[in-house]
Amino acid sequence: MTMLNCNGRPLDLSVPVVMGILNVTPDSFSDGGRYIDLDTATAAARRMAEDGAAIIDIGGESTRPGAEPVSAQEEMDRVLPVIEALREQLELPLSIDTSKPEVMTEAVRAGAGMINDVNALRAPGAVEAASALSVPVCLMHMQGEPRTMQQAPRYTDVVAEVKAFLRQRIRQCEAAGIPRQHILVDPGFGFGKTLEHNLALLRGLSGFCDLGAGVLVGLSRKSMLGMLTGREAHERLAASIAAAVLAVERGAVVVRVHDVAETADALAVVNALTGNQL
Ligand code: 7PJ
Repeated sequence: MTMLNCNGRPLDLSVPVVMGILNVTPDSFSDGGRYIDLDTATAAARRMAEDGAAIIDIGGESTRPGAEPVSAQEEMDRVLPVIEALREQLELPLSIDTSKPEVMTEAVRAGAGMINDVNALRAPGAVEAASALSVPVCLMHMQGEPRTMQQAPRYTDVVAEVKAFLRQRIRQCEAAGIPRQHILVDPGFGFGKTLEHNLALLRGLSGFCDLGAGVLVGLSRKSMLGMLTGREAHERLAASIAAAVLAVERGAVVVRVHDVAETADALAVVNALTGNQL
């Protein structure tokens, strides 16, 4: 699984890498409203590429707790122009953060090379669409749906349950023709989880490596870090770096972050010690 083919663009996962977050939504919780026009969005993405991102994840629907859903058309209007522009401007692979099969299809046509789905391809037609597109996919665990998921998250054994869910989704994807080497998995920090659930998942993250798929994590600026530090989203850089380093030490190969330069520096130190490249 070390080298992924993302719609013609290679993604080398022999060493843990940074995925930069590009939100193209008016309501994203930490940088909402900043990437409103095409030039601003593409400039932010170019900056992330310069800062060491290996891939950029482009999302047009907010999935933060309490967020309302948007239509496929609205999502496409937000993300497609950005993907088309960035495909020309950058050489690195682009990822589309969506749960809707029609958005997946149009985004990959526009140049996206990975599908990142917080719903793990559970929407009707999503597995089939992803399989037909022949790009790598990230399957994330979520309990409930964004609007209500933080109301009363409940598990008996969160690590075992999330792992069983991901194992089942991998099986479904393989049955639909998506090769195991094209699958990444993500425990979904903050998606229908209390602080204790999130900590248990981070503590037990290495257990996810034996699912036979690369592990991706999104911990950047999340509210669990706010609960631990008492800080607002824009003040969570140090906490986010600590979380990214701990995740990589426990086997994560992709870390999805807002602060690309700082995380890339932290991973350069981690990677030097883990011997992957020495
Ligand atoms: C995640 C995501 C995550 C993956 C978001 C935020 C909320 N995709 N999309 N994993 N989180 N794969 O960035 O805080 O954790 S949206």
